[in-house]
Amino acid sequence: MKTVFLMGRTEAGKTSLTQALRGEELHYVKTQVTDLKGNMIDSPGEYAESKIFSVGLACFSFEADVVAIVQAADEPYNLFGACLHTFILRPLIGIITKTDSPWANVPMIRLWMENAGCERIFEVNNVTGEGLDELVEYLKDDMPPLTLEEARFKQSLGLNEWDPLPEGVSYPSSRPGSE
Ligand SMILES: Nc1nc2c(ncn2[C@@H]2O[C@H](COP(=O)(O)OP(=O)(O)OP(=O)(O)O)[C@@H](O)[C@H]2O)c(=O)[nH]1
Ligand SMILES: [Mg+2]
Repeated sequence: MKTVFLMGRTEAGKTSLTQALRGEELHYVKTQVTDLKGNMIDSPGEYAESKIFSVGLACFSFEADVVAIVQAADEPYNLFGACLHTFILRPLIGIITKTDSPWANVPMIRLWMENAGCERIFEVNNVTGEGLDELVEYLKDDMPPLTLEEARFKQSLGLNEWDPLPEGVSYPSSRPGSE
């Protein structure tokens, strides 16, 4: 199972998402510190809202396999800049919560997430559990393990560590000069 780091403004629905994914009744708990809940690293929204603390988010991301921007469908403004994925060395995904809100504007939030560089976007309702299956399916498998040589080989092709190798390309069988 992939470890996912959740970041987003306060009230975005990060903690509720961790509860919904674990099959718990939603119960409001203000997140005060960054902590690990199962395979999810939950963070206080204030971290994402402050320029100073947001640097810490990048550090926490190294503990995760995947970084998720969590934004409610009715958020009135966007905290995340374009091309956010370029300084996070992990796959970046987007999770849109509160799709049930009467003020939901899902196309706008999707656009923000696409601009940030999210490679997958999930839409969920933490109250009813709608949309969670797709996210669970994405998170259920571990990231494939990679040796340092394999990671370097991918970098030499201009690929991220988690990108698939192009068709017809395979890893060199041994390191150059190791014979
Ligand atoms: N209608 C609806 N309400 C939701 C949904 N997800 C969360 N909420 C509500 O939104 C409020 C805030 O949710 P939290 O999960 O505590 O938000 P958070 O992102 O963890 O906030 P911080 O801990 O302050 O960073 C709670 O009252 C939740 O019940 C959703 O999908 N739909
Ligand atoms: Mg919280």
